[in-house]
Amino acid sequence: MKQFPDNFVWGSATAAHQIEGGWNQGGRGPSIWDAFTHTPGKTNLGQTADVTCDHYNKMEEDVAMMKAMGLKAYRFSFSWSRLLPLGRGAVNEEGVAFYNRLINTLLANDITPWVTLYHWDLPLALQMEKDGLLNPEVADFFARYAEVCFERFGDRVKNWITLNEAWCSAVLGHGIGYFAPGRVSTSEPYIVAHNLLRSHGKIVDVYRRKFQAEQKGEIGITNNCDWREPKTDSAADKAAAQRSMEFFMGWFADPIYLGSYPEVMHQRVGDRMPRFSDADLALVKGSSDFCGLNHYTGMYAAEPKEGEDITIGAPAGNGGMAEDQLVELSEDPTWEKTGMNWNILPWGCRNMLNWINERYEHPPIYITENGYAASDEDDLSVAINDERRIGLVDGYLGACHQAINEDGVDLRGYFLWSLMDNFEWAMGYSMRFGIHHVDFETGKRTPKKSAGWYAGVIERNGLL
Ligand code: PNW
Repeated sequence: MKQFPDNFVWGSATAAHQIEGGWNQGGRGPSIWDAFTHTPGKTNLGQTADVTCDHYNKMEEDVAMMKAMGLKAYRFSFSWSRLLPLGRGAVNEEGVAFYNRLINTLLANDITPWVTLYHWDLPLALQMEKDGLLNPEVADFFARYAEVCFERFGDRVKNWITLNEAWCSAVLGHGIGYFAPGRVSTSEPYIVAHNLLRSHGKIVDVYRRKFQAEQKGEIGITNNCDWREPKTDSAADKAAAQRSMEFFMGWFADPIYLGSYPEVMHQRVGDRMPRFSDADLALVKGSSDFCGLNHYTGMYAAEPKEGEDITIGAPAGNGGMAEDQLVELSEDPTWEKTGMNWNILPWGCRNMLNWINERYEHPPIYITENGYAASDEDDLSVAINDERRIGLVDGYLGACHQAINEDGVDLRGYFLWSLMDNFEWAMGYSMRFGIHHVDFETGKRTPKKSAGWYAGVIERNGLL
């Protein structure tokens, strides 16, 4: 058996907009994702998350489902506009009451809450009145919202994640317009990324100055990154892969761990690349107690040949930033893929963990998302035999085990995405990531084979 370290955190993850529904219930204000999904043409078949899993009304049942599989930790996000309907100003006590019930129910069942403060659902009022993430002032709105959360929930929540995947807000939300707020630009991604990093810094500063000593929790950021494997051994291809990693993970993690953006980004992005003021940098540098990683897939990276089209791959791949990076991405046709067409590469996960371990000098890491999407699991009888999902998770956890035991990576936990099928953003209900099947007509949840398999891993604290 491949044994994991004592106290390894075994979890599963979701996000508010993807599971809650109740979009206009209990005093919740609208978010940019409500506006986006209600705009014709933005999502698969015009699907919205108005109801989705209806977790807002089925919370107790969902916690019972976690308990039944022996889950130790549950990562979920707060809907900012459920707590502060206009993004700032008055607190919605009904929203507070909902998350209090959720947190208390989890704790009563010995499940540790891991809360993400921001998983992309910016209050719509902040977009309309304040230009959303483009406005430097958004960092102050983030800090105030976070303070409310620490005040109200920090006595019981000890694991905080500030932002989920700022890369997606920047590149998919403001570069190619694939995600809310649907903007298309070659400069806004860099502004948004900068404001999100500043926001993260301010949130952590509030926690450390006002709450951490008493509440004794940890706070960090979760970034997403795919692995980039040099296509050949040539120095040029190795440099291209490294450049691609710096544009992906380095963009968000270098400022936090090393105190500046990767130099190659300043060189290549030029005037569009912001620089930190000393005051901002003081808040950003050293602002993460752990490194949260969402990791699913990878590609080959190479130095582009003259005249070659390098725009392949958006929204995955470079996400439309191919010219800035000047990296050619490609895939091996023999690689197995998920329903999202994401390559299944366990060895890429191991390399990814080692890249972080080396560049940032051995930080504690949590994989806050990893999982398998299927496009053919609508039918329950198919869904419950999800051997391919088990195969992916088994493979990636095996790679994690090697990273811990053979490479000395300080990996402390793993959160399987996702607890249940849910609203997969622009792809709507066409992709199922759950280890529980959800019938979106009736709301019924059913464990897939993977839920039972993962329960065994958790119980043994290891892989067979
Ligand atoms: C992550 N892409 O998102 C998110 O954190 C989850 O909310 C999401 O459900 C999960 O991964 C699975 O997709 C991403 O197209 C979604 O490049 C799409 C992309 C990247 C990340």
